[in-house]
Amino acid sequence: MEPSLLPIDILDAQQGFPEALAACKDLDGLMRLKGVYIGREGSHSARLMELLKAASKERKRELGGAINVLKNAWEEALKARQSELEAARRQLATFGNTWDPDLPPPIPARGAMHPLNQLIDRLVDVFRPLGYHVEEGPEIETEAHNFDGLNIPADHPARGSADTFYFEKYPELLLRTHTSPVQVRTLLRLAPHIQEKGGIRFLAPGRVYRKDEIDPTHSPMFHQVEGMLVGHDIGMHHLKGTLAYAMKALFGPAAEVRFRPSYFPFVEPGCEVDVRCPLCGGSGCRVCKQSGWVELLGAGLVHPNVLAYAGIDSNIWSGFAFGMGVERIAMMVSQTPDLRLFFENDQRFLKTMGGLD
Ligand code: FA5
Repeated sequence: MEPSLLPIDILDAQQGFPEALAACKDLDGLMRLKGVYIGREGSHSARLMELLKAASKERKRELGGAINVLKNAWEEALKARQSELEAARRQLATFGNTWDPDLPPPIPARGAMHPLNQLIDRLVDVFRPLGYHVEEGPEIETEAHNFDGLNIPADHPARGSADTFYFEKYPELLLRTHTSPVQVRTLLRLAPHIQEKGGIRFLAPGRVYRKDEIDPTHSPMFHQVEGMLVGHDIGMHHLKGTLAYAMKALFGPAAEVRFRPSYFPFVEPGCEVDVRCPLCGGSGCRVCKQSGWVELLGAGLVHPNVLAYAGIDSNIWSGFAFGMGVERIAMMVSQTPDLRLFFENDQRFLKTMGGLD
């Protein structure tokens, strides 16, 4: 006669499961235990099902139900233990072997805004009381916005592939080399409303790209904050007053700033603004290249051709514009001798930059 299933077999199979489960200390062991109790072949549940085959109809119904209850209980218990072991493994990965459940939990490191973004926010705060709002433009630009609309001639060296990143498949597109194309975009958009608004003034912060060699004051990707004001009878005195106010707000009332004549095709006249090197106090160092001064920005009075490109009559309207190098200003404000520190994400450096001021 075939061996038939008896309730005692079920009781037998049940024996030892709670202890075996409690003794299971890792996921591999748990998987083995799962095989022993509820695996497809050779497990306790498979053996019970095999024995059930030989039972009478009534016994099958009765004992089959009992086997199912038992199997479900095993499954539930194994699943619960698996979650516990997985949680313990995650805990170990996060806290290592030294985790002691009796200790108070470690305080996770707090995130903070990157120092360059802090500075950009501060620059916006400096200009907001003067009526400037924030404009944005894309980092992938057209030649029209990056060069044509800014009166940059077709043969200007900045347009060459030695200075500018172009896209192989889309030759009319490039990574903007400065934030000045936002001048063109904003003038085009606001030109129809310039009369009712009585003028235009805005800041445009963002990333720019150039094929510049990396050194303590140059990076192929850096940030600029563009500023522009268009109104009536705007002259160099307005530009100088505005920038002197901004530089003193950033560097303190004792900051020494100088304006140097310079050339940009989209302004006339143009200038560059330097600050007395805060790293050496002006005596000469690697950062200021022994000159005692560090260049922070380019600026000037908006060229009539830039206004004309956007359909603005330069007989009625005039303006000034400037483009500030954010990393340069950050270096000077925080006395950091190398702008690469702003991109390396070394926590030890970033932590010293908490408030930038
Ligand atoms: C310009 O980019 C002009 N668009 C600025 C301007 C705007 C002039 C409006 C007139 C009117 P320039 O190439 O000089 O100018 O760059 C401006 C500032 O960006 C520099 O003064 C410097 O502070 C910073 N800068 C330039 N190249 C780099 C670089 N490779 N890495 C970090 N900062 C840079």
